[in-house]
Amino acid sequence: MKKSDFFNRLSVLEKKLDSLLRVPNEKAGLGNGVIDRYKNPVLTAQHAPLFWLYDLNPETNPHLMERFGINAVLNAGAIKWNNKYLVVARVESSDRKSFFAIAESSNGIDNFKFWDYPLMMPETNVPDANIYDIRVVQHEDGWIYGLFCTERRDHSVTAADQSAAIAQCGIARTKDMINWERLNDLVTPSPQQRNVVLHPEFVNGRYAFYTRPQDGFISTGKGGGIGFGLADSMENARITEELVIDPRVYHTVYEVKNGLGPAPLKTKYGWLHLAHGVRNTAAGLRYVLYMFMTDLNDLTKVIHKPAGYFMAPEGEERVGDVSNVLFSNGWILDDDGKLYIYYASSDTRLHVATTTLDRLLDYVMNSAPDGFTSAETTRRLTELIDKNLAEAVVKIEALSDDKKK
Ligand code: M1P
Repeated sequence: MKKSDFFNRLSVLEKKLDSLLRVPNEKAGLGNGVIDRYKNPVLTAQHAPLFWLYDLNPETNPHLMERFGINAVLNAGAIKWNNKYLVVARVESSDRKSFFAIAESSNGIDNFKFWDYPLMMPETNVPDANIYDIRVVQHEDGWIYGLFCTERRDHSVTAADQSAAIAQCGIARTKDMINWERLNDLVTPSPQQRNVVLHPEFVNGRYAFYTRPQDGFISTGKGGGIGFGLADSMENARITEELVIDPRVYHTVYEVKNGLGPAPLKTKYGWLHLAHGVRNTAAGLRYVLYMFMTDLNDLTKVIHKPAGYFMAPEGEERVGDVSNVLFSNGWILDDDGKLYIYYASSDTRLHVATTTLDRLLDYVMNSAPDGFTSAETTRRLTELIDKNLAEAVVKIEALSDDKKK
């Protein structure tokens, strides 16, 4: 390639990226009254800076070809930091390895831009084969913690099985979002762990964790459900008793497995939780998001839980590397009550949905819980129809009375 062609191609690539990073986001349609979705994803593989993808020297990369591939940008932790909305995204390169990279925006809904360097996560004595799905939590002890899944080869199986892996909870902490200190992995009674979340407050002077005990790497086996456990320290976090507070249940959207999303939000009525639930279908696993609330004084007690899902894959969200998946591990609540929910679709791209704390409290506290049978579901719908139609009759009668006057 001639040098002029190299620079022409570079200029086209720069313009394309620049316009992608400037696209304003808009609400998509009317929404369902609970949340608003947005027209564009907030981060995709195409948002990667050119200096991640290319060797930009025409001498060493004369064809200006990609030297590093980004496959997907997904499941992100989130935090408001220095008045910016930060997402700590799972970036998956073309070699299938995930790493974390921070992107920031001034309004939380568009113009997210990656920081120049990915987050260099330190390792423990046992290197991580893969790290993903970080939950970023500002704890009352003064540290910001990142809890994530660390995946390593399962050496107990024969070489014939090259997919056997062990998932555990890795822990790191920071005070500036740049320098991270890696701590020992969480130890629990379960053979495998994923979707572990740190509670932001101490509980009787101890650190509280939401866990997801599982027997196998993919299948939870006899485990599963969202668990809860306490540990004395973060430096050597060890949970000896794990209590399942939100179990898997037959014929629900969390029948196969579930896992907590971001750290819960404290409200005057209880702790508000966002989680993902998984069911099986002929087309494979389907991941949806659901919500529940736990008691302010007893974190193990679920006090409200609307039936079914809160958000399920829609439109283009339904298709990707792992289709029919919504997954969320980050949200940001502003002081004015506006809430930004960062969720990924089909393990491919990251989106935002917005709502307010008031609307979510209304949804969680006033939506009917699962009745577990078709008859119960039908009864609930009939009740709503009866109420609406009766009120319509009253309205019509009132109108005709008005006319008579
Ligand atoms: O592929 C869907 C999700 O699968 C896993 O979640 P879970 O442990 O609940 O099954 C994770 O690998 C997650 O990253 C992924 O989005």
